[in-house]
Amino acid sequence: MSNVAVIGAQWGDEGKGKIVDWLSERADVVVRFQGGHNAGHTLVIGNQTFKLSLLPSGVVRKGKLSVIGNGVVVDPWAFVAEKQRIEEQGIVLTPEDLQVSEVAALILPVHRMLDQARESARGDKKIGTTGRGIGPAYEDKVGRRAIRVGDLAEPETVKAKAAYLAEHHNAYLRGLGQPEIDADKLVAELMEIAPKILPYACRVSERLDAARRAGKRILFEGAQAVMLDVDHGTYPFVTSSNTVAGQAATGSGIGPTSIGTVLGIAKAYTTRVGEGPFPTELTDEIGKLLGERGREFGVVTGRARRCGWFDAVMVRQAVRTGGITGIALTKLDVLDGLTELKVCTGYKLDGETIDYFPAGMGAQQRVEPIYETIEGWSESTKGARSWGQLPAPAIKYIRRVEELIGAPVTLLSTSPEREDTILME
Ligand code: 2SA
Ligand code: MG
Repeated sequence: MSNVAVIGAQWGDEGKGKIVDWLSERADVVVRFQGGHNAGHTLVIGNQTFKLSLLPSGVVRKGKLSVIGNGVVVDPWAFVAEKQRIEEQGIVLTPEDLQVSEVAALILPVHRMLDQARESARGDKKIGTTGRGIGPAYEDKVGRRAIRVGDLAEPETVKAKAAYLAEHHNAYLRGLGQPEIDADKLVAELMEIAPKILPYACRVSERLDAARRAGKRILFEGAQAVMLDVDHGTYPFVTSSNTVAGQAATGSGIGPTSIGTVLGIAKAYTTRVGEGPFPTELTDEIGKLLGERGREFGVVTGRARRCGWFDAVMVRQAVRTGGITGIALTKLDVLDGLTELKVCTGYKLDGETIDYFPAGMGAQQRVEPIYETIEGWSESTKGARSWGQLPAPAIKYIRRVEELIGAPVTLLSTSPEREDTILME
């Protein structure tokens, strides 16, 4: 296996956790390169279920190095709490197993507050964020105000940056009727948490380069998905980081030539959590059925996910901008028993037919899906472990999806169990 980057090819929750875990068995290093504790990766290992938000999926396997890269925004309290949670599940993590980039920007309590206050101020125009402070933390990063992990070793730096943050944010917070930043309190809180995260801080770029030179296999674990990418997604209904595979390089401090192949994860249908355009959304009984069968609820926030038919236009765009070389198709079994399936092959926009997702916010809302109807199957595909166990119409469905998105389906996942995965030739 060369190095692999795994990214979501829709709006998230495609089942990356399981695939990453499946691949991590064959990897030496697992790296997160964007996002923060807004991600929700569920891993089912034997009779244990792990729910990870910030930590790389490698943490649940002994002998793997898990790395949080510079592209991630790190809430130090969430870091400590999540580590503790999985320690209670029997996994003790030392700085040998887990490392955090010293140049990663921190998520502070004020970021969470700003995130939530802004969302409520937006009313029905809200983004539907996870409320974890992700956006405001990235804003402070590109605004060159962020406190970074490595700064925690320098109390004077933390003090100066906290004062600057207070100066920058307090007028706005006052306007929102929110409590202002108390710089001294922030410094005290950070100094208290510092000894719990600093032992894990390191020069990630150097570590990854050494691993690469030693022939170790690196797995880059994406969070969220291409359609939530701040540039290539359904802006402004996106997350605040780049989620495409190119970010695996920038967000971990390694060159793009080290990435290798890019596996995109896509569900056999589509879901979306949060607001924003969703052309193939089904608000009828079928949509309800997909949600119930697929157990479509957010891992982090518990929100019900919106469900709809597979949108090949969207995934084709994700294949292109994401650099995807193969797709892992998940949750095919949720479609079992439906007599007819639909796949979106294009859109109607103001009377014209288009084969791309438009850029304009208004146009994105107005597009109507053009569907192709495909025969369903009555047999169960749940737990199938070989191509031969799939009913013929299911194989036809997969082949048609491949044609429409311009990438091969290289993996098929047929249940949350890691063994229920078919490698396609
Ligand atoms: P944010 O919090 O600023 O990143 O939110 C901006 C948009 O990005 C979406 N987003 C997600 N979509 C799907 N899954 C995500 N992670 C959790 C999960 C979500 C949960 O895996 O289940 O538990 O609700 C995730 N994280 C961010 C978000 O819905 C906004 O549309
Ligand atoms: Mg998720």
